Amino acid sequence: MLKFFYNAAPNPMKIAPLLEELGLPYEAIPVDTRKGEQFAPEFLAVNPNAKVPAVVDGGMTVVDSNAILLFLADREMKFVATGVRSAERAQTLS
Ligand SMILES: N[C@@H](CCC(=O)N[C@@H](CS)C(=O)NCC(=O)O)C(=O)O
Repeated sequence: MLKFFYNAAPNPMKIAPLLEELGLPYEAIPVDTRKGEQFAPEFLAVNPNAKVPAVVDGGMTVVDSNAILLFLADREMKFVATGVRSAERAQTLS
């Protein structure tokens, strides 16, 4: 199952609605950055940048909120234009 590492800050909170809208099953794993949990070895193994959000999907790890949004939309081919050179794709990226 997809793992979603988050806290309640705006960048991680961009990911949660998309996961819900896509209807993907996921495990939400809190990382309390106020307590320094982003520097725990277990989390640094996921994201050496020590930032949330991060997702682990099978053997793939994606970090950075916008990268994750695109990764998930591309994965499901929803909410994003799939023609990489299309005007619609450019609009989505903008
Ligand atoms: N560009 C990144 C920024 C990620 C980021 O700054 N995350 C913050 C929470 S919103 C964080 O993990 N801060 C912990 C730290 O800097 O130690 C993104 O969009 O995901």
